[in-house]
Amino acid sequence: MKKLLALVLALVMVLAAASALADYKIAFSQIGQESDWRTANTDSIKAAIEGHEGWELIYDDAQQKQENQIKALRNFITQGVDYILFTGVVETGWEEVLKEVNDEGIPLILIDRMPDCMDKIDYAAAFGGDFVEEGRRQVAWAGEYLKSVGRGEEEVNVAIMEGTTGAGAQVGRTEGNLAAMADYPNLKLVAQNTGNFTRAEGQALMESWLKSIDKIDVLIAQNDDMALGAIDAIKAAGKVPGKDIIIVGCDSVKAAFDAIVAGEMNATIECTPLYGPFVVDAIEKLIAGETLGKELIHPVEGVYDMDGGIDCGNGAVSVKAADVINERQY
Ligand code: GYE
Repeated sequence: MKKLLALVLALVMVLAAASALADYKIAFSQIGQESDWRTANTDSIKAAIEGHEGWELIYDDAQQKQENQIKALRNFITQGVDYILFTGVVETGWEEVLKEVNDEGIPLILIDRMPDCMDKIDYAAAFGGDFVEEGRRQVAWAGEYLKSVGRGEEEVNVAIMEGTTGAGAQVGRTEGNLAAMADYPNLKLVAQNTGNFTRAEGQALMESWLKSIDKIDVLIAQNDDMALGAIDAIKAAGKVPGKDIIIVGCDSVKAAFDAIVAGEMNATIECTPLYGPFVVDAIEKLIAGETLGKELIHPVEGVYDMDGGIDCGNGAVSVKAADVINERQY
């Protein structure tokens, strides 16, 4: 009988310890799975939260639909989660639901794509890329590269392949792309459409451009997945990617490094998806009662290309991709 009691007691203690482990429920409303960047972002956050003692992750993939994200946020409220991590598929239309999150007193951490109502809601911390600067660097890289090969005076046709219309990453990068075009008068914009940040749509858009536009010299693709899709279309049309058409991507995913090393892509502007450690640090501080600033924190990001040494301005000088490919984490 004593033995049985001891066993029951031990069991009760184990169960109590296990429930104490799930001290905090952390919910994450993710956009979808459109790109290598997104996969790396999801993996980084999942690993960081699930690997933390006492934290449970409640994950929702909205499959690119704003209405799914709104539903997910309301479900998180009903489930009584302790923290919410949020990135919005588009910039607009979040104020009502984010105010509902605020009304429940659930701390909100914004990551990646910011909502345009940041000044009207409460949030505990914000981490995201500097999209305008990334877009500026894409075009500056192309302009400076052309100068370095003696083509600084040549009129060059540029096509801009945009990300998901209305997404922070598309709005910001387009702003940066167009602003930098003004600094290089030899660059002439001949096409500008969306490829929705996916490889398949990047390929289809490039295919149709190659049919309808006489000459494209430079492709600015607002993410690497679209650039990689475009490379397939360029090859299928009998042209040589990286030579006949200069290709600049964004994100710096491993597959883009492979394409650069293979000579099929020229450059990629870094945008880190690795927010897991940022989020863990923020939540730990919030649990400890600290307050974090309202400032949007940008990780430090680089520029990678075939040969290195292209000065894109604002302290960003490109690094040769082949030299650092083994260090890529995503
Ligand atoms: O560049 C793209 C992804 O929001 C920064 O979304 C992110 C972008 C990233 O699909 O590949």
